[in-house]
Amino acid sequence: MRKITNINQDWSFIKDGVMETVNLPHTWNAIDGQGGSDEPYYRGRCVYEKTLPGFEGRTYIEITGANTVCEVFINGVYVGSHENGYAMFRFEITDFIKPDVNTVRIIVDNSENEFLYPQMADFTFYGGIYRDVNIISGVAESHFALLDMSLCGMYITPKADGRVFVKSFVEGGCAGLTKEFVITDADGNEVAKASVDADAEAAKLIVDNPTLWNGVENPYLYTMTARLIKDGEIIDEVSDRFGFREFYFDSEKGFFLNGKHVKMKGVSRHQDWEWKGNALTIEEHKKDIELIKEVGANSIRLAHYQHDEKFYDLCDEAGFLVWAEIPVISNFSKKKQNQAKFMLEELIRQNYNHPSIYCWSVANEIGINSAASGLVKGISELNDIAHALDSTRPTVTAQVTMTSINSKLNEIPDILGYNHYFGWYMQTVEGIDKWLDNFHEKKPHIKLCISEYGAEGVIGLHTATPTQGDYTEEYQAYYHEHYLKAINDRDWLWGSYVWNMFDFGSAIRNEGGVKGRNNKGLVTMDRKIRKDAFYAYKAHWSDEKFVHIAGERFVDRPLGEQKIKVYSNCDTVTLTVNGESVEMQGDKVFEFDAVIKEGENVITAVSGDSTHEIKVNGTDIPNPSYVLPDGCESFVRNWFNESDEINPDNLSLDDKLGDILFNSEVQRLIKNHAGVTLDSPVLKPLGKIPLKPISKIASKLGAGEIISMANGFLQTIEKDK
Ligand code: ADA
Repeated sequence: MRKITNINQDWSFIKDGVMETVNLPHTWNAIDGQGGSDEPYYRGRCVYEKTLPGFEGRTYIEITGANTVCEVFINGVYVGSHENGYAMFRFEITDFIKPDVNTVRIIVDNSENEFLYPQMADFTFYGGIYRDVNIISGVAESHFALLDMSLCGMYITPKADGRVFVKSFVEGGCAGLTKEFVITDADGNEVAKASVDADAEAAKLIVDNPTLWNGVENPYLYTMTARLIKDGEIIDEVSDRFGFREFYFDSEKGFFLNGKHVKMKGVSRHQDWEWKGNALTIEEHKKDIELIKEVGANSIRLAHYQHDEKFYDLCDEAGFLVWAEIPVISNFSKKKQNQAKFMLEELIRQNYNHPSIYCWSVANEIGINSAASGLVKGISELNDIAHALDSTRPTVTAQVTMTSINSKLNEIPDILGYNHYFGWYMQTVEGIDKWLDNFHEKKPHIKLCISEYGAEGVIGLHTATPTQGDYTEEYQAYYHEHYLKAINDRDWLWGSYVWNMFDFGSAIRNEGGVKGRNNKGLVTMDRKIRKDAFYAYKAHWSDEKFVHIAGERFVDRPLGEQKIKVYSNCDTVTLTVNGESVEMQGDKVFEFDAVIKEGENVITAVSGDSTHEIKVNGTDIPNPSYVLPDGCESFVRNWFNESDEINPDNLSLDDKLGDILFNSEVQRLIKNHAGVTLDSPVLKPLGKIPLKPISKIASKLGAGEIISMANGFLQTIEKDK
């Protein structure tokens, strides 16, 4: 019978010729990958080495996550390599190991690579063996498939009426063998059984009156155990959990789970933690689940790649509806298409049995380069592969905001998401309402969600007058209050995903006074601080009664009349400021008028058993540390802009090329990014070239999205006075 031995402990790790002993999970970018170093984060080849004893029977090495390219050697002999930094893979090593002592050497490489995704994305590509490594030994000559990319060699398809179709595959020959399947309920009682010849791929079982897996309300799980039997003896056994459920999407009415309308109240999650990078243990995964439960979400977008198998398991148990995806992101290239197909196949085969997963996403913001050769064909191909591997789940893509609503890309997947940052990178928050209504009017047949939206909230930055682009917690909270309303007001929208539940590492960033991170999380990267926006969601989504006074970290406040905001899911809140109490009836967001006096002010909010107290300091010298450091003010810029209105004070394609090139801010950016100064007299004649006619022709030739993108970017830069 197969035996699984974890070999996470005591690896020799060699980087740049220097050796240290490490335990897995491990990454070499835990510090430099998230702003902890002045050097660019290390992208290269490192070596992990370990001594192993001999093993009985057929033996496999199982690596559950190593980023990005991984090569395995046993006793100096090459065994195989794998090119997907986010999935589990195995190699059979029976013929490579000796009975007594063996050396396993694993080379991992996260260098840039034009053939692999992701290479251009807003997150750090942490290198290392960052998930578990196991040895599976004692495997019988004939056994459930270990090398078909799947987790356990069986694919379980339950129907809500109790029928269960199971496909399973045997490696090593089927002659004279039978397969037995047993389903047990959550209490371990046997509820169905079937036997077939081992070469029969399919088997059918029936569970009478199954309890449905019903999302967060009742995430009920069954277990399927499959046994391979020879002469009455079990020679191999595997098991996996599954759940009975059915669902559908309607472009007018939204999403239905087991016949009941459920709005997907979603958050996105990246898999890294502060100073740990992507090298997480089960404890960190559990903490993330706990926080997502606390905020009251019922759905998670696991962006932008395959997450740890254990995390999907936890989602099954918690009842979250999960959007699963591959890192086909930002920059389509035909060169990467083979790897994209491979990653999609691994994602689906390894996670097919999870009831939590409701869709397979084949691309994120792939329209950024809408002119990329073969883009539509490439995405259609991925879409077809997902359908061929799984006919029970819809496909989805997350479009970048500037992808035209008429784009062919929108007609490829079964359901659709759009990432929008109105009110952060562009326009104002009201832009989301306008865009959604226009989209639904023009494309009523498309089943749409907002797959991303968010604003930066740096916990050290505060203001009594929140404004777009100020990076304060207060603006972040205001932004999310608006989006919550926009989402709740539209029943046809099947769901939405906050970008992001947690701050995450993004080595390319340096903004808001924070290096190497994206600060759009509702919770900080160490999972210790819930920002105010977290409580805006909790008030709307959670049933757990609470009161929360916003601005706990906004300690030094201006004197005199001020607004005090309280988030709560109670109907009535009493606020006491320096002994004076006011009771207010309200809905989620309660805004009180208060007078802040010089020195300490004690502010308490109470509703029923819930209470929250903060202390603030009234001062006429606002604390300068709440303000963005010099030079950060103009950073919020993205290429995402759909507005047709041109602000004449800022640059646009209506200007001459020379006015753009020689603008002081453009010069600064070129210097920063390319390290060169554009002051050659040879460039002077460019100053006369008007861009308007050129951009008109380009638009007519089908480059409209690029033109609008360029315009959007230029509009973020002020003209020289
Ligand atoms: C994109 C992208 C995300 C994210 C976001 C942002 O929409 O899909 O990965 O980082 O931008 O914060 O700007």
